[in-house]
Amino acid sequence: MVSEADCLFCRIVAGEIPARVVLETERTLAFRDVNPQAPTHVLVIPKDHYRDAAALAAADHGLADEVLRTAHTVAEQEGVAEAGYRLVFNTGPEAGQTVFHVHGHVLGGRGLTWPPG
Ligand code: D5M
Repeated sequence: MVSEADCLFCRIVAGEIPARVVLETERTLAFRDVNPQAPTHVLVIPKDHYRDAAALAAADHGLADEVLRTAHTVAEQEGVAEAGYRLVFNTGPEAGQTVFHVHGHVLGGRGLTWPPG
């Protein structure tokens, strides 16, 4: 397991910080966002630590695929896959990334506007 001592999401993976887990696979974890922006707002992460989507894609294509599959399974589980949902990877500070352990936001359950803020 690749983890970083001071990383919030590594600590969730380790069970040191509680989370409302909705799905777990061998290499990924999905849990509810503490500050939901839509009726469905779930974060999907690889258990191994990568700081952002670019680092994940560069290091392990299979794991990036698995994160995407987990995100879609979460959307199906939450009942938002058919109506449509948004999958967002904020990548870097200017894009609004605040937790530097790659995570995809699965957002759904309401109409979502475009462009995002
Ligand atoms: O998104 C980081 C997201 O992480 C933001 O929507 C809040 C969420 N967050 C922060 N702490 C927690 C815990 N402890 N559990 C669940 N969700 C959490 P970003 O794209 O980096 O701005």
